[in-house]
Amino acid sequence: VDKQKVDVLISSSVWDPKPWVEGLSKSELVGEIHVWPTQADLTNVEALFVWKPLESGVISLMPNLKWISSLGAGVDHLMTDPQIPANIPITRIVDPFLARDMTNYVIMGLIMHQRSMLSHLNNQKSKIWKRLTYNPLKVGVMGLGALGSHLAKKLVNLGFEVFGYSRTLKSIDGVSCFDESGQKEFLSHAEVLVNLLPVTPQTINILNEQVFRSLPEGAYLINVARGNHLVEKDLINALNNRWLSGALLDVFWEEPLPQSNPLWEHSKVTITPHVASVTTPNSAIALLLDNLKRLQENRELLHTVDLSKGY
Ligand code: NDP
Ligand code: OXD
Repeated sequence: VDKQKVDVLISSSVWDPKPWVEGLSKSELVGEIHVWPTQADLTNVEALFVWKPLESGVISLMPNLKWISSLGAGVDHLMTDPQIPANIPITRIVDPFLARDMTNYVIMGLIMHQRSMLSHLNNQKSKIWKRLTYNPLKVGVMGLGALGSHLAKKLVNLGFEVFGYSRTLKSIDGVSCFDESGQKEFLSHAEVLVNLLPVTPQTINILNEQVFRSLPEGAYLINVARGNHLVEKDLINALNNRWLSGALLDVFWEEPLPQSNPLWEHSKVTITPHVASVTTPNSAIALLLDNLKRLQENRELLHTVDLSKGY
């Protein structure tokens, strides 16, 4: 056995594991690649790559496990899993393609809203020629991390007035930044509120009635972070009371979104199936291999999660 090589387990219940296996197998750093579920002996596995959820009991099959990486940006699926020991470092994907695609998705939703694109599409069906006006918009970005800060900068370049909100106060050219002490003021500007926070005990259910009431009347919500940031019934109430004018939702408490969920049929809600930004395997694999080398050389891993913060 080549001692330099690291055995890997991929557990990807939502995405096809094939491109990950193919990409990783080209590296001489990687030994055996197992894909869950498997009957194989996992004793030598040192690295676990996982895109949610991880089956219960899997961790105990890998006594030599040294590192876990999420295959996405989010790690909420790992933070809440009781089988994961606190002493194993957890990393996540921070990747330029992921940021680019997220930014493009949000810009699409923002401009579709600003330019009343859904109304134009409906009007076209009835051959109605109706010129709809539009206004400049103030956009509030919640979460100014790898994705939120990338988005905020692009929005400034596009000429939007941009407001940002994060746990620790940021300084980004052209963006009015706030931390928790300025939450009310941040919200009072956000004619479009974009959520790019991680889910933690502090941010779960953060998109609730109180927050909606703090937004300017007629505000629009874009939730691209996690479904459990959103109190769905509060959103439906706010839409029905016309406090909010609409919402673009990519993520949900339960995915796939159950047929019985009223959001499907709400006329002011646009739904996409968790596709705002999808990890590009080849680009992410380069990051995984960089970290694998660091693991072998006992160097610090990139993009580790701070367990005390939960993201
Ligand atoms: P980061 O960890 O880089 O950024 C998180 C940001 O949120 C930071 O600015 C952080 O503040 C801020 N934050 C955390 N907790 C709080 C809090 N309690 N109050 C205020 N601000 C807070 O994450 P990413 O930008 O990489 O990703 C964000 C999320 O996007 C992911 O967790 C994931 O859930 C979601 N996502 C969704 C995808 C989709 O396709 N729908 C694709 C990819 C990601 P500070 O800067 O002070 O640390
Ligand atoms: C992610 C996601 O967190 O795709 O990367 O949701």
